[in-house]
Amino acid sequence: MNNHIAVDIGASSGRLVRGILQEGVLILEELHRFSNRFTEQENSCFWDIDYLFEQIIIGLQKAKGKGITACTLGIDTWAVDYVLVDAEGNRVQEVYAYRDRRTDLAMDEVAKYISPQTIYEKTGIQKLSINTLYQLYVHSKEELSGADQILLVPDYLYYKLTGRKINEVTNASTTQLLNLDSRDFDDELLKFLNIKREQFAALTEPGAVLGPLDEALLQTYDLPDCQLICVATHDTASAVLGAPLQKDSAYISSGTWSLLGVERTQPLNSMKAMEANYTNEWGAYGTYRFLKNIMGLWLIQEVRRQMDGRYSFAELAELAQGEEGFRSLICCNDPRFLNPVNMIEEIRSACAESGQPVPETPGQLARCIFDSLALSYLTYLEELEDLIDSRIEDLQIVGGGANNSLLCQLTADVIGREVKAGPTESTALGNIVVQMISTGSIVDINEARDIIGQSFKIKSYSPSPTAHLEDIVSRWKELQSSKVKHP
Ligand code: ADP
Ligand code: LRH
Repeated sequence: MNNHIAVDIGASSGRLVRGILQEGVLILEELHRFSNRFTEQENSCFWDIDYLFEQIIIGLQKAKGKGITACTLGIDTWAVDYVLVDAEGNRVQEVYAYRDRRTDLAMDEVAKYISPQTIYEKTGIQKLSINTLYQLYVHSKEELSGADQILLVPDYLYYKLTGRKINEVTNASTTQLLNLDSRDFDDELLKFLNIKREQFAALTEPGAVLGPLDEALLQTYDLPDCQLICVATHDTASAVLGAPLQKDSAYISSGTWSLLGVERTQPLNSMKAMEANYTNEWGAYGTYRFLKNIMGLWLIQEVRRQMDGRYSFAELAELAQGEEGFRSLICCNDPRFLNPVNMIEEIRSACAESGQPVPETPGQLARCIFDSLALSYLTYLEELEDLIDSRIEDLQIVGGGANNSLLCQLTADVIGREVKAGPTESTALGNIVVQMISTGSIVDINEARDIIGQSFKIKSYSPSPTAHLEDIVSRWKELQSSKVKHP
């Protein structure tokens, strides 16, 4: 079978993409695209999971309309969020979005019972308030103990399509509940949360064949004959699989978040790594992603939303290009930016409080964000090199952010190294190549990355001189150290 469809749903948009392999070249075709964002209801943040499921069905109907009668299908989404399902298989709650403020105090609360050090030694996962561990800690005890199954978002979507319940490993690792030694859910952490092991399904590896679409769906809708394949269901895991990395390169998966890190075959959960708050998320094919979450393009997404979407992302980047560089800077990872009521006002307040010019225009706001992101990449890249004790030769930026030439160039200038940008759809690609490996049309991930490297245009950005860079970097470091150390 030469039709492979990726369902790739990020926090800001989703798409169904068909991949086919033609004479060694991987060709992508977008079948359907839709927007995504959590909604706020009575001070809580929820995803509209039924809408997302409907979009998958619409995308598959479009595929059939284009003459695709048979295909394999894989699903990836953002991580950490979960769906509780009862014994009849019904969803029992609205799906909380990880930016919901209910976990604001949860890390400190949990630390009273289990030390962050113990959790990190067990799991290797960075301390972030969004992690499933903290979300489950604050979840209604009654609802949680009554749940038959705890599925992460892509697990739930697979379940709705096939009737099979799995917990896929790459995403399960982001719960901060998997033990690096036993390679299963950690008994002590489950006990602490009052969760029974049976409430999670069997851990499933990318590549497993899950079977056809549920018969009832086929009766109701005109859909292709799909074989569902378990892919790396965490979007970042798929994005890194779909990045044509060289031996010494680091990556930034640049979308709603910027995930900056390296691929390793061993976790690195030393105390130094814990203090720097780097994570070891599980990857497909025996890999770990040693990385740091950086607030990312969420900052510009929210600024754009506050301006009622009057400007496209490309227009905002163009406006930023015309502005004075490094005029005002913000500490991107400050929790104040995780889910502020009004991102524009939050950025302006942060600049005013630190005695910098207040960005007024859309261009100035965008420039402040891109300059600050580029400087964050420098800080965390240097920290990463120190942790892995190895020089990083170049940086591969994948995801939607690879479209932002200004940010890519600023990054190259600030880090003083080559930046390679693309593919922008690396997540869908990572999803598709796991399907191809599982069905035998590609041998392994090395071959997959070679094919991706040859099939997609990768743009190179060489560092260009920036006036007063040293002064800018020292101003940046001063700003960072004037605050409590950010994650
Ligand atoms: P996610 O998967 O987290 O939803 P994506 O990988 O789809 O995110 O990336 C979306 C981001 O990519 C947008 O928020 C935007 O900042 C950036 N982006 C996409 N297209 C462009 C463009 N043409 N110019 C500048 N930025 C872009
Ligand atoms: C990126 C991402 C990231 C997680 C966050 C929840 O979409 O999956 O890897 O930390 O969203």
